[in-house]
Amino acid sequence: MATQIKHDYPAKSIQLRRLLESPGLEFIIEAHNGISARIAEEAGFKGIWGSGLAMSAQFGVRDSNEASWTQVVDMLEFMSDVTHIPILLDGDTGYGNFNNMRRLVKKLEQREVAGVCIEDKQFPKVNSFIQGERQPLADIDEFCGKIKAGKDSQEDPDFCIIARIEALIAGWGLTEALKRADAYHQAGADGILIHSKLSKPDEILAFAAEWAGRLPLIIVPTTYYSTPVQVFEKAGISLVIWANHMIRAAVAAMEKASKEIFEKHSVMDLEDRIAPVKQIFSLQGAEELTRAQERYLHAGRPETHAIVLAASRGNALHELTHDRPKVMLSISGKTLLRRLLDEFKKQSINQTTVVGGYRHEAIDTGGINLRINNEYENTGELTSLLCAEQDFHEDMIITYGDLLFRSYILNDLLDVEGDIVIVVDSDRDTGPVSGKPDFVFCSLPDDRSLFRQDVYLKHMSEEVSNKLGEPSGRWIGILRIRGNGLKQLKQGLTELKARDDFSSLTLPGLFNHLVDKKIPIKVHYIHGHWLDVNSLQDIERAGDFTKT
Ligand code: SPV
Ligand code: MG
Repeated sequence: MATQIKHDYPAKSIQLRRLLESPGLEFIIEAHNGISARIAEEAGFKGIWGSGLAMSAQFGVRDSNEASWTQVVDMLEFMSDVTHIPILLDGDTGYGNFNNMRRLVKKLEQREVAGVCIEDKQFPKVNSFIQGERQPLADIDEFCGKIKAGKDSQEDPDFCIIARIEALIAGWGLTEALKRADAYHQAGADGILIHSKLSKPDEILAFAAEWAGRLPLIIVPTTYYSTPVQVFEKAGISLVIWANHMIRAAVAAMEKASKEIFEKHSVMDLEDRIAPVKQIFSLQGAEELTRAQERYLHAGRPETHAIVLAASRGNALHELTHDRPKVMLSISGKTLLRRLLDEFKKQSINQTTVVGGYRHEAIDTGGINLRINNEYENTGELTSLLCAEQDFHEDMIITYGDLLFRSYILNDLLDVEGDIVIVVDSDRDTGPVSGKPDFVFCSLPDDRSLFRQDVYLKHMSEEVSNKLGEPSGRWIGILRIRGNGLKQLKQGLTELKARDDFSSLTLPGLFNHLVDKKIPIKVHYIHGHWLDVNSLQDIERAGDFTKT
């Protein structure tokens, strides 16, 4: 999108000036909001007409200055932000006197609007096609003062002020139109828009012939649209404005679509005839945001995948897991699995494999790969892990499915150096109250220093007392693998698979095996802020946890 990427486009004011001054006939088209402005640019137009009629119409109000000028300017900001081509604003009468005009120019320049066209009518104006002949024209001197005030207040020398003459619309004839054009030229206008509501271009062509190129001429062939554009080119017109065709196209399409949906109670027939949602994303610049997220949100981090072990029922949860595995338990209205996926998303982990077993058909497969451990009743975690082997990734986290944790825990884990890193809670008074803790014996206790200590796993056990002394904490059920870690993990699994007791082995068993092989397992200490859900009591605590 224009706001995020710096391109080498000439200033929009210069672009508009070039359109006006180019020897051939140029075309700009109306747009009335951000998306229509982008569509106009993508269609190939070199400029946009910020039509008063179309903008008021998209607001659902009349083209009679019912939308305030600041509302118009706000909309222009959206349009300008998402495009690289110049916008010429249809500034009606300048929304007041010379002073309002000065402020308008200032605000337009701030939004990189390339120019403004003002018409010699009186505020509040009415669209020229609504009884145009009855509309009073502005006093010539007063209008010249407005042009001068605008020109004097612009800071960018290329900002254009176009004077629009309504004399033909109001029935004052060619002489009056020429007289006014001449006065506006003297006042400093950069171009003349000569408007007509006839179905033939006769009066426009007569005007152009008499005008003889003193300033660039702009026309709006809404009513004399059947005239081939070569006629305008021959007459020396500089710029044609297709003034309302985007809003009219949109209205026709929306009316048709809404009517059809209402009548059929279905979108089936319509679906292929309307823009796909992807196209809307594209017009919104979604891709740029995805690239920016990769660049800035987790700068320098490689893509991480996740494996969630979720084969177990959670027997201690009794009836609650009668028809679903533990991961599908809802905590404060959101399942444990969804909560995990949301945490992953926050860290840009978008590839998740869930290994299901018990009641795996109840697992919501939206946004995940589901692998099944059919032997879940007679096997342990390592068997489940192997079920996801095809999804192993060089950078991945592996976690139990019943884990709840504060976002910073995963965020920090992803920043810790080390090929295999486990998260250990060194605080004995926090965390879950039930289940079998995995006590961790480490090379160093947690000294809670702000500087990260290099701490390694020595042993993991369900027993609190051990020849290694006091445990340093509990493993919370999550680890990260990267670098050499994947090779070491795979090799360890292969070795353990050869053992008779493989089917009963757990992740702590794998860690101990790797430690025995002198493979370093780094410890990342935390202090609380996590839970796993093993019992009814945990569910209650989990509810509180998610609310705080
Ligand atoms: C507009 O597009 O709002 C115009 C052109 O002012 S016209 O509707 O022809 O007056
Ligand atoms: Mg208008």
